[in-house]
Amino acid sequence: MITLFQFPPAFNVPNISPFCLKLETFLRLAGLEYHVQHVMDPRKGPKGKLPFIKVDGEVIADSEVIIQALQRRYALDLDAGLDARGRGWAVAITRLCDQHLAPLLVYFRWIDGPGWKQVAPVLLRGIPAPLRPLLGALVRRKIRGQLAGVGLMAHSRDELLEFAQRDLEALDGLLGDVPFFGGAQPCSADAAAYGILANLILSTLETPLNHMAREYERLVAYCERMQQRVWS
Ligand SMILES: N[C@@H](CCC(=O)N[C@@H](CS)C(=O)NCC(=O)O)C(=O)O
Repeated sequence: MITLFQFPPAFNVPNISPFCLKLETFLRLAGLEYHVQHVMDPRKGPKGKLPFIKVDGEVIADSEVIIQALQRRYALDLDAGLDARGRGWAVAITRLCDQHLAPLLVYFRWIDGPGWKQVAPVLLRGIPAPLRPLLGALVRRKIRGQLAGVGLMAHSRDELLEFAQRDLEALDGLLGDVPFFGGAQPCSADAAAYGILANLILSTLETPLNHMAREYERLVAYCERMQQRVWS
């Protein structure tokens, strides 16, 4: 049995972490049985981040490492129906979602004022009230450092929004008029895409990035389709 360690649901999505939601979506698409243990502190994970899993006594961290390990362990391949080009696109879409769009989501939740105002009360609710401002400032400082590390903090808010728009346009164009990024059936890229797009489109958070994503009708329909297929 697989135990999935991740944040609890919030803001109307099964997980506010695109990476946790990506992994749980993968588990469901792959038809693997699992149970969830909620964790609020990512430092509990071996790589200091969520999600991580325990399977047959082995602890594995990082959504990509976990997915590869589970595919090997259970002889699965969500991309089996794709040719070499399709498999390449699946990796490229996953990278776009994980390495670029997800850090932009983090910026508009944690660093940008309006996002932080909505996120802070939920994320810090387990902390004694007098400690919340200090802890909030420390966490934001850490996140600012992480975003600076990938080069995002050098840009203005408007430039970041423009980057996000190009990412969303790319995803919209790549999806086109087919039901899933895998075509007629979901592939590995659909786990990553749903992880982030549900957090932008179905989440009740109101940030400029959430508003922007909701303008893409095909991506909205995609999220609803994935929700029906995987989550209902
Ligand atoms: N590469 C990791 C990224 C996971 C990640 O960034 N998780 C965030 C939540 S969305 C986290 O735990 N952050 C805590 C921290 O950096 O301190 C994966 O794919 O699992």
